[in-house]
Amino acid sequence: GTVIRLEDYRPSDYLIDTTDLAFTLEPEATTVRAKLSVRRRAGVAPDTPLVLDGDELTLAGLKVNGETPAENGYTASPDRLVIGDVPADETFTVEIETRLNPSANKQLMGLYRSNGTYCTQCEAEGFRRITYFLDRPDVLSVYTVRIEARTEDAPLLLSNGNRTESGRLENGWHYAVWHDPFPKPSYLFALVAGNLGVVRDTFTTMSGREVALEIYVEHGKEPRAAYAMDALKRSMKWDEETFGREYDLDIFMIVAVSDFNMGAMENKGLNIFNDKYVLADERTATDADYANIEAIIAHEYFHNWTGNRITCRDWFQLCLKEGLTVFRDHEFSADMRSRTVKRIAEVKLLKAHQFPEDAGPLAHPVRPRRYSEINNFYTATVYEKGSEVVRMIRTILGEDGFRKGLDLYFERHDGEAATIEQFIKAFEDATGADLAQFALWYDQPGTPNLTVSSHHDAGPKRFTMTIEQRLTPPIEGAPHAPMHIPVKFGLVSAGSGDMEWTAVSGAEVTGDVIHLREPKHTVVFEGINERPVASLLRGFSAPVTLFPEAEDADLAFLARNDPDEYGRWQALSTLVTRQMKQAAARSADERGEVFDEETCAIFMDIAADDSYEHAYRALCLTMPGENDIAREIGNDIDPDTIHAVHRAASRQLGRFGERIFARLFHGLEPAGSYSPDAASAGRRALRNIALSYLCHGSQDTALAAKAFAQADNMTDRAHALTLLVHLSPRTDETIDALKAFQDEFRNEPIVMDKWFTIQATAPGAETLETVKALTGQTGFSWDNPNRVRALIGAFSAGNPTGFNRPDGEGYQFLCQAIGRLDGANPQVAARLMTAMRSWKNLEPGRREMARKAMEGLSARPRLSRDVRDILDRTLA
Ligand code: B3K
Ligand code: ZN
Repeated sequence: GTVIRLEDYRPSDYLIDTTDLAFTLEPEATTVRAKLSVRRRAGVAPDTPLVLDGDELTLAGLKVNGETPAENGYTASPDRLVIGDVPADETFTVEIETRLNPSANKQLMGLYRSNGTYCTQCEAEGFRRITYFLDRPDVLSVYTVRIEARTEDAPLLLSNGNRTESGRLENGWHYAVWHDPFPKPSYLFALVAGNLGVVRDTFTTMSGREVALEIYVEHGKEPRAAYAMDALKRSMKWDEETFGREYDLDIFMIVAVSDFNMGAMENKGLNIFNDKYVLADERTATDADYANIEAIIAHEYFHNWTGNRITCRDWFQLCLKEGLTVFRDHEFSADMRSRTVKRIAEVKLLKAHQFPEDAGPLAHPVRPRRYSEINNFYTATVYEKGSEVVRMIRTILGEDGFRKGLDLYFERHDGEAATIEQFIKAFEDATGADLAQFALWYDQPGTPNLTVSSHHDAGPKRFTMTIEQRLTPPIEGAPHAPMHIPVKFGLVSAGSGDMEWTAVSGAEVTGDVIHLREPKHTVVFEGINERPVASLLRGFSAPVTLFPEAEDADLAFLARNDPDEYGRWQALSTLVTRQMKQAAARSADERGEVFDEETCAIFMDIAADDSYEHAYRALCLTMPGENDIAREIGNDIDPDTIHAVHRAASRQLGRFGERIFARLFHGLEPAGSYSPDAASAGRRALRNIALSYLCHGSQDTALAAKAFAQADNMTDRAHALTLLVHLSPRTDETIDALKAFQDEFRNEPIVMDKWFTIQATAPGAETLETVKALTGQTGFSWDNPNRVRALIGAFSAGNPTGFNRPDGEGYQFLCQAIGRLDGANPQVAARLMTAMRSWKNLEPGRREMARKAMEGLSARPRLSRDVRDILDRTLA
């Protein structure tokens, strides 16, 4: 296939100042008339052809300056319209008519139908499936959109901006006209038409303008949009208070649809959401669902400034909007909830998804330099590592410097399509900082490793820390120069708290940050009376690994004594992961006691310490997952061994802490009615983890069965059902519970997704048969991305023992599923393929099986560009 390269970027020859679209909506034969006012860029030769992008389009009509061009004046193919015979004038109009079949569009890109609702998805290159266009983010145009439809089918007609007109037409049809005054790239275009219910509210902006807020959902589901509306209003207020960003149109709309390739989309003034990130009530949504809704509503809303008002020059700059917007939504959630708890959750996700990506065959820089299919670059690296890079800029510049830089960025680039260089320059110009070396974070793939050694000299009262940074390029030939790495730290004393030093040399230290810039620093602290324990990377100040890690004794000390709450969690988590990893290296009969006495005691002291927040205790008590242990072990992975260790560890802690867990479980019974707030969610989380340990410790799920029966909310219910299915899959109690759940929710697909996922993630080789059987279950559909992810995605990415069956049948199943899906929805198929990204770390037998399965898929003719790209890189 063709590879697109960053260095080949050049501005388009033509611009499109205004875009007038007219849609006549019919389920199988929609007509789109586009009238574009085209302008030749200064300096471009007048006879330069106008080349417009298309994708599976058929041209039904064409006029240039109102005239039908001569047959040899243009060429049209499904993926391109070339107008060779262009007028000599600098500006001219092009009118294009295309016909679409929205009902047949199973890719869910461009204009499609979801449950009878017409909707669009244009990022990254979906607009070219609607009409021929300069479908690239640096072509900004002012859109006016007229929509006509049968009133009965689609009483609701929405597009971006403000509604300027609407009315009745003949034969039961009606129309609406929308105008968006803000120039925007085509990927932010949206249209929705259908018959939906609405929840309305208003928001008054900081300058006193009233904005109408509307959330559209299926009729009858309106009460389930209340939390999303609340999250939206809080997001709008927060962005004003935190970053001075005010909303700019008279109306802001969100539409929930049930067939959607990703989470949501930030179309100007008309966000379109996967309904699972809008709809929630206590009966159907877990606390995690609520937290996701809050974060995603915020994320899409924040894009209005970081993405829409300032967009990306080209798709290589994707992290310009995504990394920054993820950082903003992280900060929002931290302010709405508990900052430390939020940060821990972020770090866990980063390590679980981004670190393996950055260490494997799909590694790429935060700003990639080449791609063959851009949709494959909406990755954890672009999003999550992209956010970490922005966080480091704040750590380096401080709150004030960061805000000044961001203000300058908004002031300079509002209304433009910008680059990472311009973003960095705004921070440099606002603060005088030199970020040239720092900018390498955008261009160098891989996770840097820090090697630390230290010693204390009592005589001269000196503490010396030697820190080396090393970046092993995950892909051949990738750059790996030393980077500017901000390391937040403290020197923790045996007495209490952080020590002060009288002088420091060997690296720049500002406040509690060591700035690493060289391959090796010898940092010398003077005036240190006793040997401290260094607490490094507090708040995970840089996305790096530390190796070798501190000694067990020092980690245990930090887990108890680090004045930094995040630091305590990090030390405990490192200690626990290491002991699990060590247990995996022992023979099966020497694996019963995974943790030493002291580690068990730390766990229990945290469990019993009521001065901690519930949510923090729940996180500390949550063991690293099987995939986390696998990642730490690194190679020759045997998932069955890791699973055995994990089970043994849960059992050991469950027994060791039985009294405390029983006290927590019974003491934290729900008090009063359900509330999704962070404190209540934390309470449920701690109670549920106590329940897990009680079941593991006693090897008995009776308590879980009782909890399932008594649960009055989905958080407790889903947790109890998971314990039943994962610990005692074949008991009557479990079978009854699964049946009860199904009976209650069979008509609520996003709730049934939990039912699919819980079964798909039950450990053990037999689960593959269950998953195969579930694909035939009514309620499962290969056409719906949520269903596919809930069953196939959860099985392949969240069931290490089932998916990695030694006989390779798990890999065969996944590759067949991908082959089947690819014809209809390549984006979803390609995403599923990423479950194979760490296959080279498996033990040789499984590695061979995985390779065979992928080669089988690869041998198919007609694979999509999406799957072909991931497959080729994974196998390379
Ligand atoms: N910008 C969209 C993602 C579009 C993905 C296209 N394959 C959602 C978001 O990041 O907010
Ligand atoms: Zn985004």
